[in-house]
Amino acid sequence: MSGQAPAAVSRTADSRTALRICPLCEATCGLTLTIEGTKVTGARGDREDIFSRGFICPKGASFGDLDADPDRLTGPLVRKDGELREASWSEAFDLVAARIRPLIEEYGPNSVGVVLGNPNVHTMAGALYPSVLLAALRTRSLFTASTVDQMPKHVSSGLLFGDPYAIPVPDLDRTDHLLLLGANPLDSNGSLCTAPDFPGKLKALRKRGGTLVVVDPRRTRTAKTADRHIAIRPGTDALLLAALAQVLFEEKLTAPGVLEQHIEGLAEVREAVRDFTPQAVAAACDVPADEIRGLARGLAAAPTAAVYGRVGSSTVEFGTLANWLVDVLNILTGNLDRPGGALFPLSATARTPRPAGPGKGFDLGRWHSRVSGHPEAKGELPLAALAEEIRTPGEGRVRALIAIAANPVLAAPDGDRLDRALSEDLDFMVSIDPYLNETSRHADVVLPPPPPSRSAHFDFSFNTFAVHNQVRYTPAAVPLEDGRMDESEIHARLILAVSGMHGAEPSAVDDMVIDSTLTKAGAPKELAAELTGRTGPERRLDLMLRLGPYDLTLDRLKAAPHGIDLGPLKPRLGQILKTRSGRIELLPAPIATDLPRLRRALDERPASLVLVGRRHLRSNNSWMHNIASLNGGSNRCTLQIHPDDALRLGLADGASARISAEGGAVEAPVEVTDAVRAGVVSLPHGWGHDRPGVRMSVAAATPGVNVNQLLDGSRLDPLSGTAVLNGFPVEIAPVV
Ligand SMILES: Nc1nc2c(c(=O)[nH]1)N[C@H]1C(S)=C(S)[C@@H](COP(=O)(O)OP(=O)(O)OC[C@H]3O[C@@H](n4cnc5c(=O)[nH]c(N)nc54)[C@H](O)[C@@H]3O)O[C@H]1N2
Ligand SMILES: Nc1nc2c(c(=O)[nH]1)N[C@H]1C(S)=C(S)[C@@H](COP(=O)(O)OP(=O)(O)OC[C@H]3O[C@@H](n4cnc5c(=O)[nH]c(N)nc54)[C@H](O)[C@@H]3O)O[C@H]1N2
Ligand code: SF4
Ligand SMILES: [Mo]
Repeated sequence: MSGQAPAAVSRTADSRTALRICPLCEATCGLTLTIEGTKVTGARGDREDIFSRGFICPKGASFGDLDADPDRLTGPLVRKDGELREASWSEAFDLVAARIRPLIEEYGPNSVGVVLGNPNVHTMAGALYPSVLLAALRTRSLFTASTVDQMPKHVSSGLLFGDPYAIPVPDLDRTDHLLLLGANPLDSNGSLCTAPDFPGKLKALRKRGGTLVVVDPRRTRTAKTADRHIAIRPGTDALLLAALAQVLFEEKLTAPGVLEQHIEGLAEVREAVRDFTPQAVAAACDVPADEIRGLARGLAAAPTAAVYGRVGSSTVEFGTLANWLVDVLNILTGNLDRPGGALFPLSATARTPRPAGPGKGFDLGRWHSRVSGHPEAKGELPLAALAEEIRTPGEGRVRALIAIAANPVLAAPDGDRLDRALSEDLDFMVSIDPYLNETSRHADVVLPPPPPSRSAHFDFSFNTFAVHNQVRYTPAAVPLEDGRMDESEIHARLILAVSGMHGAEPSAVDDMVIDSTLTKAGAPKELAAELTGRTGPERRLDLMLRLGPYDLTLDRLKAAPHGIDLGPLKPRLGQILKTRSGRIELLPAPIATDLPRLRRALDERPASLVLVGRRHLRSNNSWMHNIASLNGGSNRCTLQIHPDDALRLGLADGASARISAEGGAVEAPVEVTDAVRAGVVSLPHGWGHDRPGVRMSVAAATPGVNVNQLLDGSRLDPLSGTAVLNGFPVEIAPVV
């Protein structure tokens, strides 16, 4: 790892250590940073961290390199005469205030679009301010990374439990049997299942005699550690899962136990999966019927078990159905809400649970996108539809865009079209982003947050998906330099600028939120004066802890720098259910309406070649290819192809292949490997760093290609609006 002095030997007079929760993936490991002067010179796992206990991966170990990347922007940029130039913070916010308000006044709130990217769940600012921004703008033009990721899970949870955020997580530390689909936690370190040292937890599962089954068209590092690997045909998880449910019913293996009193629709689900017998789905999934039966029996026989599916079973044609079936199986086997099964975490900043009873329920499609009529889900429109919402003329067109921690030009389908939309059709664009990249290069104003060592950290989001209840807070490890602005202040000033309060103190935003939170909670207003935090975000955190379920305060949290253990996950279904019936609605109407589409898939002839993605341990989506210590080696943008397919298509290892699909064509070097099954090729996402105006010098040297250019944005999971990024047909030919 170049440029990285090991912490143990970097002892100069000016050397010290500081704790920092790693913001680079969902595992949230505690790091011990070595700091010389203001520079982070090393990072190791914090052995005393109550959750991660010293675990670290190469990304965390490169924290110093990432923090000090010379390509990070150090001050705001403002477009003048067509060029992005350095400017002062006040010039930047003046321009935002001058441009956004008039657009809203003339064209209405929906003319301002907001795009929220993945790192928003990894920063305090991203957790605390976007909802305030959206309320200030009152726009329905909201697009986030969820619709290229986990929206199918939100929708299925919304429909089953009445709350799109009620996402059960597998009880990794105690389960006897884990059926894992479309996830590769040995490289991703886990998702919607926050578990530092996921690899160690899988090893421990097997060591205590448990079983790990991995369903993935690729023999991933995770699949290699499994008892059983099923190399399914991409896109067919919902069929496989439906067949598992069918076997459970047919062989009388369903045992919902205490859940039964909380369920309605059990008989209807039995009827709904009746046609999906193992024999009926075997050909489509390319999994033998006997093996499917064996899987169902194994799941039913295990003392405790959890079914868990992620990206590879979400960003697919039947994403919501697959995510629904994951929890249907957890319910049918009695594993939902019981130790060793799949449980609902209770985070320290969760609202104190309300008593059980009917709730407001969850509705889909309360409004629709303007151009293609896509239904909203959880208040969001599909990211895949952003380009057309900007480009297609007419009332309600998106004319201005606020992009926060997002790089949709690479993350979403048909980046070229979005790229043109951002450059030709927008009146105004703001990015909050540390880099000038494929997306932010189009902005009129770029507002760069400081490097992560300068920010405090608290995991508002990931603690709600953690496999063990715990809470940790790390203040900024290095003070903010003069001229830099904390990301929370950037957000607060942006909110003021777009809401006609430009120039007011940023603390006004926090005060407003604190006031309305107290009102909603029915708590005494005097509590505001007792909050101890030094910054707005700290005071808001203090308030949330005080109103939360554990009788905590910020001071108590600060007194425990390695975190506070809040105990293993506990059953709490009664507190979760917010459906109108107050029960688990096992066969919700939108699911029932989508099932005939799945039935039709039984008779369709599969495409001869389909593409899936992959992740590399030393990268993260589009923005870490600029870190030299993480780039290169096996972290490359190659097309993986099975030897049989390579032979048939005349492709040699290292040769160049042309991959084409409905949205376009790209060329990539071929990597022949039997780690992908025949009929499937794999190309990673987040590459394609060769556009002019991008200031990422390391990434530009090995740009790779943008896999999402193969898509035109029309392939979506209809219920959730999530783009189909896995399992779409491609054609491949040698480049001659
Ligand atoms: N084909 C294909 N496409 C995919 C996927 C796939 O598996 N296959 N995966 C999808 C998934 S799961 C996701 S989540 C999306 C991600 O989609 P995006 O979130 O749009 O993409 P990222 O590459 O994560 O971009 C993050 C942006 O945040 C910036 N950033 C980094 N740190 C900070 C910070 O501290 N503050 C701020 N304000 N900005 C910061 C980066 O510079 C970058 O511009 O991509 C999706 N796209
Ligand atoms: N190192 C690293 N870590 C990351 C990220 C990263 O880019 N790099 N990104 C972060 C983000 S934003 C997220 S959302 C998480 C995602 O974390 P994971 O959900 O673990 O995602 P992937 O590693 O993409 O694993 C998806 C797997 O699904 C398989 N797959 C593809 N199609 C199908 C299918 O139809 N059926 C089945 N059963 N499998 C299929 C793929 O081969 C792949 O192995 O990772 C996070 N962590
Ligand atoms: S596993 Fe994730 S959280 Fe832990 S060190 Fe690596 S990138 Fe950071
Ligand atoms: Mo993601």
